[in-house]
Formats: sequence, structure tokens, C-alpha cells
Amino acid sequence: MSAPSLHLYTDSSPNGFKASIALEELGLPYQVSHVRIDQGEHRNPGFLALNPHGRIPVLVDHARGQVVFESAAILLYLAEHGQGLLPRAPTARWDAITWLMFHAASVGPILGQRVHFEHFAEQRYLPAVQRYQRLCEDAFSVLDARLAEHPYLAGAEYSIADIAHFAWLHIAELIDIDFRRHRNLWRWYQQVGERPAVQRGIRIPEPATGP
Ligand SMILES: N[C@@H](CCC(=O)N[C@@H](CS)C(=O)NCC(=O)O)C(=O)O
Repeated sequence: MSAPSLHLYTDSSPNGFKASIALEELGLPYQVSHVRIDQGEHRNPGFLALNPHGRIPVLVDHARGQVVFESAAILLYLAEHGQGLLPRAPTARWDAITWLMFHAASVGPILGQRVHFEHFAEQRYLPAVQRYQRLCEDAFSVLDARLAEHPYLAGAEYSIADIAHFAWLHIAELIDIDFRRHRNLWRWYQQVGERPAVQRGIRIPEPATGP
């Protein structure tokens, strides 16, 4: 049997999970290469030839000779390729794209900086910690208000906008960034997290076995 056309380069991380969840949701065949960030593999010349910014995830579609990086672009590519996860009706479609971009431009970077300053920075710089805690709470409030009015971010339909947000909120929860008081966001988070494809997607790449 020939290898699947879609090839995902990823690591166990929020941006990587967006792509693997979408692939699982769409039921598309794909192969996975585990790019171990902790071993600097994202700085290898072969990987930099795919993404000059040296970040996962990267999706290669061998059939079309197409390389896509940036997780939001990968989600749009997969939605088009797999014909799903993006509503067809124009209003809901643009709502999904709007919330996807809100994620890409605001929620993802804010959570990324918060995690860095709270957990990984060599020194604890309180103004930065407080700034990203405040920005994070603002973003959570915006999401909570939207989800008070609609079951999903694009409205009635689950979409790539939900996948993008879920992946980062999953990491937030794992490291005890508490958003339960945002009750609509928490309800949505639990609901999305129960989806079998989401459960599978957050286990990719599979943990290595053996030495
Ligand atoms: N805006 C990019 C961010 C990608 C990103 O930062 N990926 C992280 C893993 S979640 C990474 O590759 N980090 C390696 C590094 O920062 O050197 C996207 O959405 O794909």
C-alpha cells in the first residue's frame, strides 16, 4: 500500500494538536513525523527547508507538492481538502474564520506568552506574568460571552475555530490555568474534549516506545 499523501510534522504541543485533531475529525489518512523540539530537531536543515521559522506543525501534501505551515493555515487547508469542519453557509463560514483568526492573533500568542512567563522564563518577571494573566482573562471572557450565545464558536456547527481554541485550552488546563469560572467556556471545553477524534488527536505523536 502506498504512503498517504498527507504528512504531518509535529510534536506533543498545542499547535501540533490542532492539526492532528483536525486530521482525526476528518478521517483523512496521514503519516506522522515526530519532530522532537526538546532535542532541537526543529532546527535541522531538512525541517527548516519546510518551515523557515523552525516551528511545528508543518503539513506536506505530497500529491499536490504543497507545504503548509502555521497551524491556522493548516486547519484551513485541511477543511478545504477534507470538505468539513468549516460551515458552508457564508455567515457561519466567516464567523468560523473570524474566530480562527482571533485565536491565531490573540488567544494562542497570549496563552503562549503566559505559559512562558509563568513556567519557563529563567527569571520571574512579575509585570510580564501579570500582563499575560490579565490578557488571558480578557480573552477567556470574550470566548465565554460568545459561548453563552452559541454552542460553538462559529454558531451551531463545530468547526476548525473550536479545534484551534481547544488545543491551547487543553494545555492551559494541564498546567493549572483555571478557567472554570468562565462557565460557558468550561462547558464547551468539556463537550469538545469528549469527542473521540479530539481524544485521539491529543495523543499524536504517539509516545515513543523503547530506547
Ligand atoms: N504561529 C505558529 C506557532 C508554532 C509554534 O510556536 N510551535 C511551537 C510548538 S507549539 C514550536 O515549534 N516551538 C519551537 C520553538 O519555539 O523553537 C503556529 O500557529 O503554527
